[in-house]
Amino acid sequence: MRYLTTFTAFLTIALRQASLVASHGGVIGYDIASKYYNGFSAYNTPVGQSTIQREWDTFNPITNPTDSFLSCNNNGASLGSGQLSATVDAGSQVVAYWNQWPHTIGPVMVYMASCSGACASAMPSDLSWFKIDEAGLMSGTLTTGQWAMGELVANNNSWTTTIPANLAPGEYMIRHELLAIHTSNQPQFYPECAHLVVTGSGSAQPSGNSLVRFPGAYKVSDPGVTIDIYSHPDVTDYTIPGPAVWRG
Ligand SMILES: *[C@@H]1O[C@H](CO)[C@@H](O)[C@H](O)[C@H]1NC(C)=O
Ligand SMILES: [Cu+2]
Repeated sequence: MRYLTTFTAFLTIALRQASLVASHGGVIGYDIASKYYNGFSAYNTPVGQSTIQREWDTFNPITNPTDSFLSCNNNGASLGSGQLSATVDAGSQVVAYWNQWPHTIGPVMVYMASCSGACASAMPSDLSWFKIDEAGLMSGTLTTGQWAMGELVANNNSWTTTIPANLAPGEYMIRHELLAIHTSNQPQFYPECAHLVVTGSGSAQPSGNSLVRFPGAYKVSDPGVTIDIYSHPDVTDYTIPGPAVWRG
């Protein structure tokens, strides 16, 4: 009887865990230059994993915009000898795929950062990030409108981004970030990073206000971060957080 009770309690916890797992997610793969790359396998040890993505350990969101892991999720570590990178021409597309993505309310943002030739040893929180793509409220109102995240879900849980055509070649990280805002005044950040080697003959490099840190780029008081979409049924604009998109 005691064993049965223990087992039942275990099962309850296991099921609860499973439903939590099912309710969030992250980037599980990329299509880059006609090649598919698996992402990191969350909930598994990094030992033996080999991927272009940085380590991230759970599907859970980061809920504090100044969290120390906001750059490349928890824990954002390099995979050492398992750390790969994808080669991509400036001006070409990167498609990111999410798993079982459930949220349809909030913006999609994509950033890059130069690693000064050394992504494998770079600390994501030390990098200077620039935004290459963003989309927020596409149509309608905050409460009932169509959001970029809804388009992502409708598009096979994927988002396609173009690397700025004139970006100088070199080693970069790319950072896909979903900001789910379906819970009033409680943002959920889902960032994942991957290593790229950008090729081409471009020469543009972002500077000044285009460059931000994570954490650092967002504040709790940003209007697009702490927001109650349900109390603004007639508002048709949303302020995406972070810097303006840099287009080279
Ligand atoms: C949908 O996404 C999966 C990755 O999650 C990919 O393997 C598949 O090719 C995609 N399907 C289409 C039609 O693009
Ligand atoms: Cu979730």
